[in-house]
Amino acid sequence: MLFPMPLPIPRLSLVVRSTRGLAQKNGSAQIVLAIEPKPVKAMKKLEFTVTLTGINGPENLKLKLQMPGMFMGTNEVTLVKAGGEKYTGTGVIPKCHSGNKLWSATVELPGLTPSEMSFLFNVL
Ligand SMILES: [Cu+2]
Repeated sequence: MLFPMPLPIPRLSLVVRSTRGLAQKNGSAQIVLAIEPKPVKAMKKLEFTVTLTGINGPENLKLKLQMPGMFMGTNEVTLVKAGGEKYTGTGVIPKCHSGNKLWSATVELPGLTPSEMSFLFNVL
């Protein structure tokens, strides 16, 4: 009998909602994710902005868009340093036919522990 492989549950720490976006701490680094425009809609061009403070960040960051517990294809956005502590990139989230709205955006943080941080958000 075959059992489906469970998908990894995104690693989540305390997520704080602020006017700037969703914020998390990773050691001395603070990571804030903002997605525009709001509300976040499927099949629309979205701008992702990560603000990384407290560390000297790399030139690019990788952002993985996934649904918790459901494989929706590989969807990665490269966020390019836009000056200062901000990284920006655009992407599209596909429509989920299950009716589920919850998505995660996982920012890869090479060299940090943990080496990635996930943010959960709803998509209309
Ligand atoms: Cu889905």
